[in-house]
This record gives sequence, C-alpha cells and structure tokens, in this order.
Amino acid sequence: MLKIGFIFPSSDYLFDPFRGDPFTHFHILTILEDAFGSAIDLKLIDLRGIKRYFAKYHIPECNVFLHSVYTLDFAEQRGIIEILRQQYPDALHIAGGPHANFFPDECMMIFDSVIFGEGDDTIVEAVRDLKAGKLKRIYRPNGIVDINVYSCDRRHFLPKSATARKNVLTLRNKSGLENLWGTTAMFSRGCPYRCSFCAIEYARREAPGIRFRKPEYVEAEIEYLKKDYGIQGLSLTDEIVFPLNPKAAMRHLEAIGRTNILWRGQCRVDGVTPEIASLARQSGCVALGMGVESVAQRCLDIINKQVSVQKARETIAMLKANDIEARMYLIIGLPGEPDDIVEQTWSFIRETQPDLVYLGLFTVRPGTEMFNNPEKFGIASVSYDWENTMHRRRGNQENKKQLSFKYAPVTPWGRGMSEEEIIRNHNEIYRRVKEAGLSSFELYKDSNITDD
Ligand code: B12
Ligand code: SF4
Repeated sequence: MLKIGFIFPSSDYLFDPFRGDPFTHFHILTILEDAFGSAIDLKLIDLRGIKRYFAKYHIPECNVFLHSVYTLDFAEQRGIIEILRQQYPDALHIAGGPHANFFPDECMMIFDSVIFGEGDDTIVEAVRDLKAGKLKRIYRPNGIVDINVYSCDRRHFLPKSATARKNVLTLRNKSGLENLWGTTAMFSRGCPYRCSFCAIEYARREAPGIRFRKPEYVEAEIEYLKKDYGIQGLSLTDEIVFPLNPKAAMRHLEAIGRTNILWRGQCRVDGVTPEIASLARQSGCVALGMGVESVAQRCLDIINKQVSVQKARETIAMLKANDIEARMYLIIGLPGEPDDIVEQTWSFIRETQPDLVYLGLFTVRPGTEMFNNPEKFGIASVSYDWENTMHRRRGNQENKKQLSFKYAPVTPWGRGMSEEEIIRNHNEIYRRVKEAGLSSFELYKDSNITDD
C-alpha cells in the first residue's frame, strides 16, 4: 500500500507551536482520503516541539513525503530531506506552499515534484501519476478552485489533545473564557487587498480575491468540532473574517450564531459596519483583531493599506460599544514613519483605548511587494538568510532584536531611519504598552499568538 506522510516542521521559532493548527495538512490529507480511501495510508507527521536533530527518530518510512514550504521553515525542511534521502533512499518528496511559489528554482532543486498555486486538485493528479510511475516535476492548477466542493477538513490525523486546547479565547477584560476548550478554524481563502508588506500578493497570485465556505458548511464544521472534540470556543484565523458583501456576511454570521459557539477573529478596520458588529456579537464574537499597522497616514498610504487612521479610530470605538474586545496590530519601522512615531502612537492608544495592542517590528518578508521592489520603499538592502528574514518569535522576545533590512540614508520620504532608532522606538512603545496592561504578549505569556 502506498504510504504518504505529510511533515509539519518543528516550528521551533514559535513560543508555542500548538497555538495554531496545521490546516493545510488537514485539508490536503482529507482530500486524499476522500479520493483514495483505504487504498493509501496517510499520516500527519507532527514534529512540533521536537528538536531538529531528533526529527529522524519520529519520521516513519513512507513512499512519499509531502512538505508545505514556509520561508522560516525552509532551512529545517531542507535538512530533513537530506536525512530522509539517506534513511529512506527510495522515498519521493512533493512540495507546495508559499515559499515554493516565491522561489520555484530553489525548491525545484530539492524536491522531486513541486505543486504550484492551489494544490487541492493537483495533489490527487500527482498521486495518480505516482501510482502509475509517472510523477511529473511540476503541477499547476487549472484555474481557481471552488473551495465548497471539498469536505470539511478532518482532524483525526492528530490526537484529540492537539486540537482541543484551553487558553484560545482568553480575554483581557473578562475572566473564565480561558478555560473553554478551543481550537482554530478558517472558513475562507485569500484576501482581495494587496498591502505591500504582506505575502498574500505572491502567495495567492494565481487565485486573487477572497472565497468563503457556504454557511451550511461553516455550521457543519463547527458542529463537527463541538461533537468530536468538545470545542466551546474558536479562534478564526481568516485574514478577513466577514464576507465583504453585507448580505453574505449576515448569512455567514447567522450560521456561526446557530452553533452557540464563542469566537474571536480578524478583520480590516474598514471591514465592519455597525450592523455587522452587532450581529457578530450576537453570533458569539468576543474579540476582533485589526491590522491598524500604523497611526501615521503616510505609512498607510505607502504600504497600500487603503484605510485611514480616522477609520481605525471609529472602528475601535464601534467594537467596544458592541462589547467586542478591540485588538490592534501595529508595526513599528514601516517606511515613511515620522520622527515622533512614539508620541503619535502613544497618543492614538490613549485616545482610542484598544483592549490589546500586538506590537510587531517591521520585517521585509519574502513574497511581498517590498521584498521584490525594495528601492521603491527606500530600502537599501534585505537579508536573504531565510531563517532571519522574518522575526522568529522566540528570538524576538528573548534575544537581541535585529532588523532584516536597512533603509537608504535618503528615502523618497526623507531621512531613512537607522536600525538602532527603529528598535529604540519599538522598545519604548512596548514599554508603555506593557505598563498600561495592554500587551498581548503578557496576556498570552504561556502561548504564542498567531499573526496576520
Ligand atoms: C492559517 C495560517 C497559519 C496557521 C497554519 C499554517 C499551516 N502550515 O497549515 C499557523 C497559525 C500555524 C501559521 C503559522 C505561521 N504562518 Co501562517 N498563515 C496562515 C494563513 C492565514 C492561511 C494558510 C492556510 O492554512 N490556508 C488554507 C490552506 C488550505 O491553504 P494554503 O496553506 O494556502 O495551501 C494551499 C496551497 O498553498 C497549496 N499547498 C500549500 N502547501 C502545500 C503542500 C503540498 C504538499 C501540496 C500538494 C499543496 C500545498 O495547496 C493548498 C490548497 O490549495 C496564511 C495566509 C493565507 N491566507 O494564505 C498565513 C501564511 C501562510 N503564514 C505565514 C507565516 C509567515 C507564518 C509563520 C512563519 C508566522 C510566525 N512567525 O508565526 C508561522 C509558520 C508556522 C509553520 N511552521 O507553519 C505567511 C507565509 C509567508 C512565507 N514567506 O512563508 C502567510 C502567507 C501570511 C502572510 N500574509 O504573511 N499560519
Ligand atoms: S495585510 Fe491583511 S488586508 Fe492587507 S493584503 Fe494582507 S491579509 Fe489582506
């Protein structure tokens, strides 16, 4: 029988790698299970928390190994393949995922076959080809897939203890929810916006826009999680949790509401109307995170955020008025920051009183407009050392902070800030945020926080 193992790397740069769930792996394995049933043996080889050196002892022999390649994981994945080529020399390695799409040549040198773009249909084609001894080097999708033709992602590939966890719905202002059994879920794919610091642009180049699962499938998936895993609370990791069309958003929220689950999610500052906020609360929403990114309008314009600082103010107030915790994501070090960014940021926080502030240091991520055209953003150099191109959470929290890029001394917006200044600004805002009890890291001390 053909044995297929989908490897999830150690994620050793995360404070708690079990804070998120491997959706890609659940999804692809569910598709293969539906297509081939008991004719193939499927495994999710979960290396989270396992030291890299010991990975080899946790990987059983398979005919084929699957890998979803992320930039931060790439060095580890390459190391695992080197070991597996010795340990199981006949096994083949098939890859897909963001980093494979950004750097196809590099990935083609390492993997036997690479699936570009959405792999929902092409993985089935690849396994059929493999069985016939005709695995191709490259697979590409035929157009954008319909995400409603697949079963809901089944989670039985991991033990129940990895899915149902506490501390998923911890709130700043109310206690008790941290004890609910929770997990993460996602009911959409993609994002129609193109912020220049975000990897969505290139990760989803072949499938622009956003697609949502039908309300009846959303409801069925939540009921499955309640019944089989005892789930009481959900963290929804969709980039944009509400369908953009207001009628569709209402049907979506009504479906979630019928399950009586509590949930938190993410949205853009321009993605919530008062009606949606009120319905979201009725459907069990307790907190929403928003990419405010910067309180300097010039930065928002440069990064193509297509929102105003004023809109962020209004949305924070609207969520609070609806008893939904308003959490804001901020990035320090963006191009075009004014010299007094610390004071501007602090005065915005004092005025709007968000419930939590997630503070990030700007990184130029592979797969972004900024990585591909740095000079347009006044950036003189960017690191190609994959393990250091994005902040590793452990490193970020515990070690010396470092930037993965340098601004030119003169940028299209004036003087380019030095690494030292940016880190000093970040540290100062973080100090004030922490003192005010608004730090997300303090709230989730014991676990990592998923990011946008
Ligand atoms: C949910 C999510 C997570 C989850 C689950 C990730 C997972 N590995 O399953 C968690 C919270 C764990 C996570 C963590 C991180 N994430 Co994340 N995550 C996402 C998010 C929001 C959705 C991904 C997803 O599950 N989609 C649903 C599945 C079905 O779609 P998919 O993953 O795109 O896979 C499809 C194709 O890409 C392809 N495919 C992908 N892999 C493979 C593999 C094979 C073998 C095949 C056949 C096909 C295939 O087929 C799939 C079906 O069409 C994306 C943004 C986005 N909207 O795409 C960011 C995103 C992928 N994450 C990103 C990042 C940076 C991270 C972290 C490094 C962040 C951090 N520092 O904490 C970590 C990495 C952890 C890890 N080791 O995986 C970046 C990737 C950038 C990059 N250069 O690599 C993205 C694009 C966000 C962004 N805007 O920057 N993430
Ligand atoms: S930052 Fe958010 S809104 Fe902008 S492109 Fe990325 S996912 Fe979309």
